[in-house]
Amino acid sequence: MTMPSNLAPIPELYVSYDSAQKLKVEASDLVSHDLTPRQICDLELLMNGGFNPLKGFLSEADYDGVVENMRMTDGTLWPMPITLDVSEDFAAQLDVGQDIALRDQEGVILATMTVTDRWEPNKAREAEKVFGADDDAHPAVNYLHNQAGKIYLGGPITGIQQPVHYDFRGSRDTPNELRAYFRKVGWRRVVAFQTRNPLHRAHQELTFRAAKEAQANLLIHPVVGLTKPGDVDHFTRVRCYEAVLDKYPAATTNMSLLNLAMRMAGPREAVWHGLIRANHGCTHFIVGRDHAGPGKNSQGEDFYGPYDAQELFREHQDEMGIEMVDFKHMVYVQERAQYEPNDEIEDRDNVTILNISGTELRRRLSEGLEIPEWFSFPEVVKELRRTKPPRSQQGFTVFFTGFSGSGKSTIANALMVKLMEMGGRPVTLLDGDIVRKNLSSELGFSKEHRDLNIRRIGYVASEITKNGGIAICAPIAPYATTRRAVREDIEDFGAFVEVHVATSIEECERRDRKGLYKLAREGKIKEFTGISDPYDVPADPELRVETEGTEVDNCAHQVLLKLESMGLIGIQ
Ligand code: PPS
Repeated sequence: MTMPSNLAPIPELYVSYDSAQKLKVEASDLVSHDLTPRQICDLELLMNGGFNPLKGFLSEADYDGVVENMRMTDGTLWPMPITLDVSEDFAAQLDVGQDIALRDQEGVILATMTVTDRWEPNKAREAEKVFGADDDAHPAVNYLHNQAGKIYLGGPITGIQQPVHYDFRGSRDTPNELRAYFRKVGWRRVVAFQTRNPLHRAHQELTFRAAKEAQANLLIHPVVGLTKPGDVDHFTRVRCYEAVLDKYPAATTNMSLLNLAMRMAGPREAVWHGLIRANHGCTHFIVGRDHAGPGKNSQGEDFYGPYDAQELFREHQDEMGIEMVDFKHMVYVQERAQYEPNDEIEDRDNVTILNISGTELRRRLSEGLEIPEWFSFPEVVKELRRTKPPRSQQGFTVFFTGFSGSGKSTIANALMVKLMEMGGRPVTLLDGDIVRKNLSSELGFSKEHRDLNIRRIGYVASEITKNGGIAICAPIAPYATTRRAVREDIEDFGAFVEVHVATSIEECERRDRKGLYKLAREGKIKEFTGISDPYDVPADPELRVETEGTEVDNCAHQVLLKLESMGLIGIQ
């Protein structure tokens, strides 16, 4: 009997163990690129065949084809640009044809790459074509414009070793390991369920139904690489999955973790996910409502229609080697005490339909409110509560921004004292001037140095927030993109409360407490914010305080009221 094609081994990019040892020594002389966390995820799936048939980071011609019409130059379907972005300075030192070493963040060489292509991509076009809009509200577009390097390198990879993971090692499988497992247990038909969220009862019902419909075994295949900023961290999620796994029939269900860096690209992402699962030996793939959706755009509208992903998948599935099991939105019907697809409920006027959205669940968790049994499993809720105690017990950051002399430091100091008076959590003040004396003493006021300064403040604040404290930051922080990056770092661990101290530049100059505006006007201080350097007014801060005609004590109190309304401090 011949082996079904989904179970035969697929090509990997690794060299043999002996060659790898030799190559590792030789590669230590090569110019090295330190991979970013996202690039490490991409490299792992390139090397282990998860991105088969890709043989490396895309060449310029393949990139163009993938961006334009989801096809490589040889016609192969591939919806997502897998590119190696680097800085201009790094790219400038390379010659085409040169080999480079690719290292992880500790400096371990994971692979070498022969640079066949080097180009400056049109990022606006990539954003439009791949993600549907050149709008920074999309996490991948934001990454593209504000984190990714300016230049792309392309070329084939020679794999030396897998990235090292110390967590959940037993649950991570390469495509060939999963194929071997399916062969061993005799699974011919396997339906994969992709997820970046904890599993609740609706998911369980959906996966049960999918397995039944496809007459297949079930692979719960959660992403543990990079997901959407603000998601539940993967450590917590995996503990939740493990708890839920007991509720599935062991003989026909398994779970494996996928180190994928998601892009939240909706329809294209669904096709990409399908191809990756086909590489992992699966025959069927579940696509639900709003698959890999990025949330709202800057106009407050959805980037994609709720079933766009299913449509694009359906268009291409014949050539993908994997079949879609599509699902509509599942809701709970109270009278029948079960989940049903929303669009199949015929007697909807006579029954009670219940649903808790992701946003509502986060609200209930953060406020310590009840999460009903019909919605989730007690084990999952317990795990989520353990990681995310109610907001009033979590750490948070108050981030003041405004011109020099706007009153940031004074309000921040008053706020600190008020919070210390309340007690309960340690409070740290990272004032602009203090930080510049200690943490950033070598920095000036160029854009680059200001960014570095704010990123350092953000890093310290995120550590404080993670550990349950209150960080109060009071730098000028003139650039919106840097403030957003800091927000994203912190919101992984707790609330980020941006307070715009909206004193006008005229008033700051009139006050001129430190005499700096005078010097700036005379040209004795260069790049002075508001005079000779820009300030991006926060578009949507949690709070804007006007200081002109308002006492400091009152300004600080406005912040306290805001914190209270956000559930961050208890009513005293
Ligand atoms: S930034 O842009 O956020 O990194 O600035 P920050 O760290 O808050 O430092 C601002 C303080 O440095 C003094 N100073 C200047 N500010 C703006 N532009 C220029 N060129 C400059 N040179 C020195 C100024 O006293 C700021 O303090 P505050 O407390 O804001 O008045």
